[in-house]
Amino acid sequence: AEEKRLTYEQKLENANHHFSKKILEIAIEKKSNLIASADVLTTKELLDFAEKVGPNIVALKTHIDILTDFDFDETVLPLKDLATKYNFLLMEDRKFADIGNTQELQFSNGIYKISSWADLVTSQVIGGETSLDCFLNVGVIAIIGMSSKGTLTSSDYREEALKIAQNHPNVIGGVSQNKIPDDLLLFTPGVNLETKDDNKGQQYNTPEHVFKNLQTDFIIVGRGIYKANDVEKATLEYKIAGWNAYMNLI
Ligand code: 5FU
Repeated sequence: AEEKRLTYEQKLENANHHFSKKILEIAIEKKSNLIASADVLTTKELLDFAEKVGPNIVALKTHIDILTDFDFDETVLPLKDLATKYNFLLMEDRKFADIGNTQELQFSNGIYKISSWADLVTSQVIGGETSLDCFLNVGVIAIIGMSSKGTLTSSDYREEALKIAQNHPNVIGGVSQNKIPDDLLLFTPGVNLETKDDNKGQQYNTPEHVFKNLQTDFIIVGRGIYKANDVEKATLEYKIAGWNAYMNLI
């Protein structure tokens, strides 16, 4: 028998941040632990993608700075409407990695104005605990461990990173390829049903593997979905694989 894990309902009872509650409520309601990574290059592709995956995901993860035609009104406003229409969160995978003052500027300014639309942001914790103070009104997902081959996120690094994540009230969870304590939500990228790597250092596991071995809470899937011939079908496949893997453990 597998080790027991906390259910989303139990985690919701323990949650005290607006966005940890929110993402858990959506997971329970949609029976989904799937986050789709929208690593596409145009606003049209992004919005078409969000329309297709929206009903079945808890969050849409963006790298907003890879869009070639970003325009606040034409990109962000319709994206926010889709997030409301289909009830998913917007997670900007910015991976902030600077001093507090610079992160504060990057978070709210420039053309992206991330603080005005993102519900969740990823941040490295390399700048130390105080560097996370600037992320107000958003749930921070701390990068604890990376999925790429040769990453410097050793067990010593992860241990120290976890201390920062657990102590900071803005942090609701971590990105990692290892188990993390129950008081943080675990987000796991590097998930693919078909392939083990991408020849650029990415390392993939299956949904089943990451639920069983890491007791993850949310799987993050990029190319497995946005490169699929049938995006809606692939979304459902990952949603069902993730949900079944979770259900098998509770
Ligand atoms: F923090 C991390 C990490 O350790 N690995 C990742 O792959 C983030 N990611 C992101 O998840 C990465 O930047 C991509 O946006 C996404 C994975 O995409 P893939 O196409 O499924 O490999």
